[in-house]
Amino acid sequence: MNEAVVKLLTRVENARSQLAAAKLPDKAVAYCIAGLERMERVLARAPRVAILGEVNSGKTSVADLLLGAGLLPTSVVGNTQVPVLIRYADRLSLFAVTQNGRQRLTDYGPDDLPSGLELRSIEVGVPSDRLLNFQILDTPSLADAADTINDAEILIWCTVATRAWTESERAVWSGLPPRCWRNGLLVATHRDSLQDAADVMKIEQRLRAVTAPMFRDVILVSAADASEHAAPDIAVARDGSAETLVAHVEALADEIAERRALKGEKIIRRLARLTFHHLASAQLKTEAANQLKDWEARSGALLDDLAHGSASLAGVIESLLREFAHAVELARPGSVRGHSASREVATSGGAGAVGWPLRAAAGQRFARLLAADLTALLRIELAHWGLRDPAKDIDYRMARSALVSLADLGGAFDALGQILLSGRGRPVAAAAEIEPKRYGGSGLLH
Ligand SMILES: Nc1nc2c(ncn2[C@@H]2O[C@H](COP(=O)(O)OP(=O)(O)OP(=O)(O)O)[C@@H](O)[C@H]2O)c(=O)[nH]1
Ligand SMILES: [Mg+2]
Repeated sequence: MNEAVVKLLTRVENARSQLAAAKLPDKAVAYCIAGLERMERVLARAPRVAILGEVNSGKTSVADLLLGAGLLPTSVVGNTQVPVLIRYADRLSLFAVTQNGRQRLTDYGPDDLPSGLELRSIEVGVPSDRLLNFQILDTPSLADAADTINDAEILIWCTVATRAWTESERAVWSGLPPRCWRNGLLVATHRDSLQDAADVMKIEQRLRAVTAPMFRDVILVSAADASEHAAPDIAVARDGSAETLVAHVEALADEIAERRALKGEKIIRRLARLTFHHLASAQLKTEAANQLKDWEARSGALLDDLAHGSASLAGVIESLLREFAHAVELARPGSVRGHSASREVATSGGAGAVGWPLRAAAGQRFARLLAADLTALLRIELAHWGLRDPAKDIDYRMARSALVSLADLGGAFDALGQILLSGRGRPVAAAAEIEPKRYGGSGLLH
């Protein structure tokens, strides 16, 4: 599985269980947990490779080639007229998908299906490490391509090298949305039927020329042995074309998983921010409300300075954090390390901080976002500090620290997460020190 995905999944799982353990009676938290679970499922699914093509073009053989020759229970797969999804499972397993949903077949035969049920597709679970990186969907030639591509991130179009790329093939493929082209591979089977290397090259060049820009790449393979003899790696040993194909698909799957992780990270960040902003909507008592107003006035003035160009982004972020530290200290005396009543902070200069927007407008947006998040966090602090129920207080802190850690997985929010403690029942005074590098920060909070 892609490294970025594994990292993100671990982080999301940890935060979600921390959030669930806090047991807050808050709808927004429940939605957030459900949303995170959904994201985990999406992220954990390996990108799917759908194999399309006309009848007898070698689709099943290519599926077997991708899987590693001979692993597929071809007795089942060979005779069926429905799509076959091959995905990772700890043990070999077989499911029939009918109008009634998914049903496990114990005997590895479609005859087990009770009468009256219409077989729509078959799912085969295979304990092959390759399937951790991609799933394979083998389709019957008459399958409706539009149906098949819905859940597939990578598409392979199979054509027979000796009569490759007919008008009817072009008609079907060019009718697919361009997103399919971007992650589409043209795989010409029966490479072994070509006369020699020169012939292989000639056909490959012709295919590239006539199919551009509809495929990401064109690959010629010999796939026969894989489907017919079930003998491991014969085709691989012969001309290396199987290895080439697998390498292409793995690279593409990796790229897709990485993109998905980036997108998922953004969604998760938004979800976490929405949730902690919601947590911050509790009513405040008068004194707390005044403290919040004070912070809002100060942070507002800093944002104005930035907008008028009288302060730099680094300076404003540093000041925001300093003001925030001061406000938290007022709300919870003793929560800020070495804090004196003054707002003096040893600054280490933020000029070298990474990841800050360089353009003025983007910088202002970034600072506004940070100020809004700090306001929400301060509100939570102010609303729940007066609870007088230490257990409940710890629950809020736990939930908040889980959300803060998700709110910016890219790291720009790390310092904040540390200001606001790890939340695992530790008193504020013992929480980790702010990381000085970020925001050109001060290291004064704990
Ligand atoms: N010589 C040779 N034969 C191949 C190759 N690929 C597939 N075949 C043979 O072509 C026939 C059809 O292959 P399949 O993999 O079943 O083709 P398919 O597209 O899945 O067929 P349908 O599902 O019926 O549409 C089989 O007899 C394969 O052994 C190849 O690269 N070289
Ligand atoms: Mg087939």
